Order: sequence, then structure tokens, then C-alpha cells
Amino acid sequence: MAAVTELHRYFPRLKYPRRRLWGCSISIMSLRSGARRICLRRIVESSLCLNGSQPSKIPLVWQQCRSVASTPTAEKVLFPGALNSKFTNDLNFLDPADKDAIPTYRVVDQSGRVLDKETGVDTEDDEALALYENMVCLSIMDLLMFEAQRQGRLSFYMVSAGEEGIAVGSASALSPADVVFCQYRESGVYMQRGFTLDQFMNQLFSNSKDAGLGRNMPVHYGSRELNIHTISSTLATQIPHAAGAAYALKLQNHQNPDVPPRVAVCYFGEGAASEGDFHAALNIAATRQVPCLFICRNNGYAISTPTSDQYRGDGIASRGAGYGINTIRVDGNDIFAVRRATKEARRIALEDGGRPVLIEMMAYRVGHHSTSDDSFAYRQKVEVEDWKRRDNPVTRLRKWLENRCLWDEDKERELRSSTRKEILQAFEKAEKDKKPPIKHMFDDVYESITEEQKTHIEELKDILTRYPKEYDIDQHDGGIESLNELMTSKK
Ligand SMILES: Cc1ncc(C[n+]2csc(CCOP(=O)(O)OP(=O)(O)O)c2C)c(N)n1
Ligand SMILES: [Mg+2]
Repeated sequence: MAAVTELHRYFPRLKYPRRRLWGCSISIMSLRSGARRICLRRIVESSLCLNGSQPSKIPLVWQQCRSVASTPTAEKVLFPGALNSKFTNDLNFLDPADKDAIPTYRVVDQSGRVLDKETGVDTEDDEALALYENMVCLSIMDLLMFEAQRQGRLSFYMVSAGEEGIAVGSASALSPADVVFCQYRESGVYMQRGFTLDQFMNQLFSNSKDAGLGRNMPVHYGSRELNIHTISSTLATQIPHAAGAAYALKLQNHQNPDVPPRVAVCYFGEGAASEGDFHAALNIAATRQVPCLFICRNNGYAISTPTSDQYRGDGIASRGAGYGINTIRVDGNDIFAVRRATKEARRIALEDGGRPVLIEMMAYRVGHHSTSDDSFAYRQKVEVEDWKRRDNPVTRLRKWLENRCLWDEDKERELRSSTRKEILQAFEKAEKDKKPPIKHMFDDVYESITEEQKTHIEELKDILTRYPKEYDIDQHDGGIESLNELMTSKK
């Protein structure tokens, strides 16, 4: 009965015949509490598809294997932990080395030539040009910001060199309404979704126009309008967040059939996939069958740790199969492959009310990990130079455009020069802007300022007034007055 009440609380519009629900609740009562919970979830889940247009294809396998006992003549293990496993007399250990590595999907080769002429490229010329412009803009912004950090004008920066195709290409295949969670090397996702150069610069300088109120490190962007959650430094925390958001979207997609369905999209590096959060997130996403795209950027390194020291298996893709998730490996230098795989993954993710998909995108990290890193301390310069020469997402798309006579040296020069100017204009404007009011160090933590915080504020005021040369408080909007405001405010 409790199960029925709970069911109706979550799904008041449920069109399940009440009598049948009562029947279910009686059988639920007779099960052990753990199994009862599973049963309730299963009913709730299958109910998601009862009054919608999509019939549930989620097999109710738990019901068929409640009994652990096998019949004497059974050919398969009838145990809920390993469904459809045939009995065998061969003592064979599964050796992953016997298996071929998961293939890498690509559409164009390194010279920008289409590999499968019949399928071709599904991107219009204008769109390809816009994608190219965004990738070039990202790479120029990276160069300039890296330099600005070296000059001491920015405190920190992270480049996307070599991985521009993954971010720009995948973002171009999503709906603007999809909910996105990034790691930190996905500035191209922001750019493709419409984050402006001013917004990038305001965040990098932590100025008074920064939407994050100056509370985060540079490159930790966020945008409510673009449906992108704010980046967190703590690796992999975004992955379970995305799985949870996808579960909420699954319910919303079902409850609002007139609104185009949405997916959650989660970006992370292969290094982040070593965190427990990765495994928990993929598992819950698979068991709950939520519409979540897990996009792993495998760039060969987690700071100084090469992939050969990170894992022994076949990349990150092999783990997707282990969790029962549709998975593909893609050449991240091929923006057309990235786009097509993401588009298809999004379609699969919305099938049958929702399911997770894992895409492992391969693209070598050409730059240093961050401005705090010197990668030549742990890898040969020649290795990097070799990768740069061999393949690159920007030059590969340029070759494709040139092959179609859509691009030439003059256009390239003109684009690079105008983009550089635009970035520098936004940079200089943001650099001149005031810093955010220092009161933001304290507010938005508790509903109102606590007594303990008041002591901290007084202490800070004292230090700031005693050491004016060390702390130029006038740089901050509102100066010291903003702290006084806080002391008297009721909020
Ligand atoms: C929980 C946690 N552990 C360690 C770190 C330090 N750290 C920052 S980035 C990084 C490497 C991550 O590598 P990867 O996920 O492959 O991303 P990439 O930098 O290659 O894009 C590490 C270990 C952190 N930020 N958070
Ligand atoms: Mg990495």
C-alpha cells in the first residue's frame, strides 16, 4: 500500500488500473525490503511509459529471475547477476588481449578526404565554415591567454590545443536546451553554445561583470542561460551530477510530451574516469536508464600521468560495455565524426524513455596541462611536435574546406587577423574593469550573515585598512564600503 501511495505521489497522472496496482502492492509486501525497493522502482520506471507515446522496451528481467534456482535441464544461468549466461564445460578465462581493440570511428582521413563516399559528410558548407571559425577563434584565444598568463596579467589558464574538434564538434550536435556539465578543457563547448568573448574575459579577469562574482579560478566558466553548469576543479564530480540531472530530465521528458525532450551531457578526461565518481555515475545511469551522454576526452595524459600508467584495459570505451551502456570510440581530430557520433548518441539516449551513451573521443593533448605545468618535464618535445605535424582537428577541417574550394590562404589570413583583434579588444576591456565587490567573499553562503562571519569581516576590514599598499581595495567595486553594507544588511 505504501508503494501505491508513493507511486501516486510521484505520478499523479498514472493511468495504471488501481486494482492492478493493489495486486502489485500485495506481492511487493510479500518480498524482502530490498527486493521491494527494486520492485517499486521497476514499477515506477515502467509506469513512465504507460501514458506516453513511447512504449517501454525495458525488459522486466528482475521478475523472471526472482528465483535463483535453476531447473535441472536449464541451459543458462538463471541468476539475476548474470542473465543469459550459457553453461559451459570449457575452462576458459576471458583474456582481453585476445580481443581486437574497439575500433575508432572516422568520416574523413588526415588529408580531409571523405572515407565513405556514399555516406559522405552531413554538414552543410556554411555550417562547416562556422565550425572552422570557432575552432580558430578558440585556438587564438588560447594562445593569447597563455601568453597573458606568462606576462602576469592572468593568474591561470588552460588551453584546448589538439582538442578543439571534440568540444566544438560535439556541442554543435546538441540542442541548446540540453543540460551540459564540463570538466575544464571544454571552452569550445561554451563558444559553440554562444558564450561571448566578453563573457570569457570577464571570468578570466574575475571582474565585476563575471557571472561567478569572482569566486572561481579562471576557466571555471558557467552559464545559466546556455544551460551549462559551472565547472568545478574537483575532478569527476560533474559525472554523477550529470547522471542525476539526466534522471530528472527523464521524468520531465515523460511528463511534458509536448516539449522537445532533452538530454544531459557530461564531459570529462580519461584521467577523471579513474575516480570512483565515474563508476558510480555510469552504473546509476545504466540501472536507471537515463538520457545521458558521457563524453570522454582521451588525450593521453592526466597532467603528467600517461594513459599507459592510468589503466590496462582498452581505453575508457571498454568500461562502457561493462556497465551495459551503448558505447563508441571516435577520432577526436575528425570534427565530422565527432558531430555524427554525438548526434546519433543523442538519438539513442532518448530512445525508449532514455538510456545512457558513452563516447570516447581520442585526441592528443598538444599543450601543457595548464599554465602551472611544464609538460617537457615528463614527455619529449619531439613527441608533441610529431603529433602536431601528424594530425590536428583544425588543420584537418581546413584541408576538407580547401579540397572543396571553400577556403584559401587569403581567407585564413583575414580570419586570423580579425579574430585576434576581437579577442584583444575584449581582453583589454575586461582587464580595465573593476573587480567585484569584496562582500561576495561572504554572501550567498548562509541566508543571513552569521555572528562568526561578522568577526571575519571585521578582521578583514582591519587588515585592509592597515596594509593599503599590499591590498589595493579601490580596485574593487564599492571599495571597503561593500563590507560595511554587509554588516548592516539584514540578508
Ligand atoms: C579529485 C581531484 N583529484 C586530483 C586533482 C588534480 N588534477 C587536476 S587535473 C588532473 C588530471 C586530469 O586528467 P584528465 O581527466 O585526463 O583531463 P585532462 O587534463 O587530460 O584534460 C588532476 C589529477 C583534482 N583536481 N581533483
Ligand atoms: Mg587526459
